[in-house]
Amino acid sequence: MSNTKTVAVIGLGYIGLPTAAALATNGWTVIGVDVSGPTVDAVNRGEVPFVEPDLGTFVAVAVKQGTLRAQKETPSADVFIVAVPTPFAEDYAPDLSYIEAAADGIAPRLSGGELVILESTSPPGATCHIAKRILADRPDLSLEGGDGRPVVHFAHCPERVLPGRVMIELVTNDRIVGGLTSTASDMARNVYATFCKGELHTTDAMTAELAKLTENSFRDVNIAFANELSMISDRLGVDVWELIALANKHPRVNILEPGPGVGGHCIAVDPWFIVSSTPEQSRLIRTAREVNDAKPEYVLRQIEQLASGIAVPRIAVLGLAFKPDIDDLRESPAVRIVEGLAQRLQNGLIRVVEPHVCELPARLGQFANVTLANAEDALTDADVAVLLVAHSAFRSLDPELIKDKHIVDTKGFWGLATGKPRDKNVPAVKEQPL
Ligand code: SAJ
Repeated sequence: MSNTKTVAVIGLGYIGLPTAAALATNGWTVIGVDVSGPTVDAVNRGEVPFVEPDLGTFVAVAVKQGTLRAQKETPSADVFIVAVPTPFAEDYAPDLSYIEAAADGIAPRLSGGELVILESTSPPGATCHIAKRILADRPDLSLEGGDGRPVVHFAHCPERVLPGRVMIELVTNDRIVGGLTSTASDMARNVYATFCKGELHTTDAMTAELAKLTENSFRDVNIAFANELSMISDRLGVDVWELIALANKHPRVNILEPGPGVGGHCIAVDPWFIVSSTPEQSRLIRTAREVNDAKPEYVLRQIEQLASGIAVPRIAVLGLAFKPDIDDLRESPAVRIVEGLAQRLQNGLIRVVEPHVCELPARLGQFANVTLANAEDALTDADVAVLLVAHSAFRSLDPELIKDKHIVDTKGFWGLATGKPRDKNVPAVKEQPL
């Protein structure tokens, strides 16, 4: 495939815009498509409407050199890359409405010979579903050819980049490319080869879909194991961090870290797509989701128990983001915990320390008993100090600030940072969390 061809990237979010920028700075003409007017305008000004290191430079260069522009309507193109959200519905069934809307925008633009790549994390069978939807709309086109009708090619190529490292990992990570036909796999591999230096592994579309879900489910199950160990350890009076560090000395054991729960849009969502497709076979994956989803409530009850005898409990909560050293609060277990504290400790003062944001999210700002504070103000007169996110900024805190406090340290952070022994008063919660 010639590098002078046009790619339409549908969805200019955390994955679509970096992909568009990578292609536009590697020989392609890229038209980004988004339903949001402010996003389209920002991109056309060469700006990025969210935080991602280095992305701004790529977008600015591409827009300036005329290889990237954005619009609301889907254009004609040689390649279409769909990178829109795939959330789940109330019952954890995948919501395909965004990818269906993208497909409906692409269908009238096709004339034959195009490649449609689904990048959105998708349940097994989604690529086939999209192909059928487009071809039902366009009976003059076909998937396999051989009957005189022009062919349209379909592939799934899931993204695997880590937020905060997207522009590096887009280039260095291996990728899985799964076509509905082998020709589609080869065409899609050629597209990614223009900017990806990792290996490009071709397979069929459903294997590619399931591989992506498997990667995030593997991590979720491993984190659930760590979270379960943390609750077992609380009950038995063992330090879970020491326990895991010792177990990981075994050459074939590698347990991840417990925490306040699993946040973000990927690990907490993708396993449900497997469960939803094969509920009877996915018992472990479902249970892991339930264990991780129950962890914020467990932490909440630990804090409540420590605060229970105090008339006006002052709680210092360190960290709101869904993981360390980012400003992303979406689907954060820490936000859930603070919200629960605000509701249950109405006589309390909850001071939140989050060095990566300037104001509380609306969900927390509505509570009069929750304020954003700096670490010193929050900790000085706190009765309970709660560590929810292992931000690097918290490593330099003065150990004196947490001396003599009740501590709920979900990241095993203060024991290591201060040498302070584990607080034996932190209770294992009485009830089973599940
Ligand atoms: N977490 C723990 N313990 C750990 C590791 C993580 O509790 O030992 C928690 C984090 O605090 C966070 C959540 O898990 O709340 C998810 O964080 P993460 O760093 O594991 O993953 P994400 O959601 O930022 O990105 C994941 C990555 N997938 C894998 O590592 C298998 C990334 O490569 C994917 O591209 C991304 O999902 C995605 O888009 O699917």
